[in-house]
Amino acid sequence: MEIIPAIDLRNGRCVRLYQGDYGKETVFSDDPVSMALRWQSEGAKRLHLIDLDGAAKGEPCNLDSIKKIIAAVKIPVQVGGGIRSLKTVEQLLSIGVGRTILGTVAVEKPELVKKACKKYGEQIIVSIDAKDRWVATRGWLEKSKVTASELATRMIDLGVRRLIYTDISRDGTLTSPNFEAVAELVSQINVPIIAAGGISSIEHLAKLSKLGAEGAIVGKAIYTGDINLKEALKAMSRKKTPKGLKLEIVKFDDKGLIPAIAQDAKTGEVLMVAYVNREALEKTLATGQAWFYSRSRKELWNKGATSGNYLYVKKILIDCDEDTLLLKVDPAGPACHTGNRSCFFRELGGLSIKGKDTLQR
Ligand code: AMZ
Repeated sequence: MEIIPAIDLRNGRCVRLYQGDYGKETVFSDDPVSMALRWQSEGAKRLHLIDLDGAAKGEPCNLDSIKKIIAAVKIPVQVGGGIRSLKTVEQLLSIGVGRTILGTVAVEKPELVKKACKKYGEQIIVSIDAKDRWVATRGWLEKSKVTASELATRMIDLGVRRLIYTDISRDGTLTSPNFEAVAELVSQINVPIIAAGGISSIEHLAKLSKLGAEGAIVGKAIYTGDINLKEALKAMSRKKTPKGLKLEIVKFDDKGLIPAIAQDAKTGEVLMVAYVNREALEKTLATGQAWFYSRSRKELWNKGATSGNYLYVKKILIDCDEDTLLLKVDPAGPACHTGNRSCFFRELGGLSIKGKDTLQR
C-alpha cells in the first residue's frame, strides 16, 4: 500500500487543521518546500498537497508554493483544493501536477468530472470527504445531501478511476481511521481507494492495507512523530504479493502505466515492449500470460488472444529505479504482429560505422 504524506497549505505555510476546522490550526512549517523535501528524503513516492485557502475560496490560492514544491522534488504530487473548473485542472497539470483532486465539483458539477475524466483519465481523482456519512464540500464548510457511498457510485459511473475517502471527524485527531467505511467502499467500488483521516500508527496502515486500500494519506501523525514515515514505508513495503513481486514498489506513471519489456526466457532475445497498468499486471500474475494496456485503444489486452501467440510469463523483474518491468517469457509463436519473432527486426539507419569504430574502447 502506498503511503502518501500530506502537506496542507494555508497562506503559504504548512499547517494541519483539527477536523478540517479553519479555526483550529497548527502551523508546522513556514517553509512547505523544505517539508516536501523532507518527506521525499524519507522515502515518500508521492506527495498530497492541499490548498486549504483554495478549498474555502473556490480557486487556487497557494499556486506559488505548489510550483516551488514541484520544482524542488522529483516525486509526483497530487493537488486538491479549489479546483472547480476544467481550466484550473489544465493549469495545474501544465505546471507539472501529476494528479488533480476534485471535491466540491463532484457534488455540484458532476458533468465537469465526467469531462475531466474523459480527457485526463488517471490524472483525475475524486475526494469524498464525509462527516457522519454525509459528504462535505467547499472547504468542508457545507454539508451536502449525498452520502459517501452514493457519491462514490455516481463517480464511478462518470468514469472516475480513483477515489480518496476522508473521514472528516477523524482528520487531524490522531485517533484511528474509519475502517468500517473504508472496508465498505472497497467492497462496493472497483477502483482503487486511498484512505485518509485519523491514521496515527503503523498498525492502522497495516489494517488499511489488509482491507484493500490502495493508499493512505498521512498528515498530522508524521508531523507530530506518532508515525515515523521511514519506518512506516519500510514496514509496508515488506508486504509481498503471493508470487513475490512487491507491487507497492512499482512506479506507475501519472497515467497509471509502466513499460514492460518482454524477453525470451530461453534465448535472451528482446521480443517487444508494451505498457501495463496495475490491472494488467495483476491479470498477468493471476493467469501467467502477459496482459498489457493499449494506450491507443485505452483497454487491457491479453497478448495472443487474437493470434494465439501468447506470451507465457516465467518471471517478472523490475529495474533499479522501479519504473520499468522485464517479463521473462516463453513465446507461443512470433511476438510481433508482423509475424516476426521479435518486434525489433529493423535496424535504424544513421549511426555511422566510423563513429562506432572511433568510439570503441
Ligand atoms: O481541511 C479542510 N477543511 C479541507 C480539506 N482538506 N477542505 C477541503 N479539503 C480537501 C479535500 C479535497 O482533497 O479533502 O480539498 C480537496 C477538495 O477541494 P475542493 O475545492 O475541490 O472541494
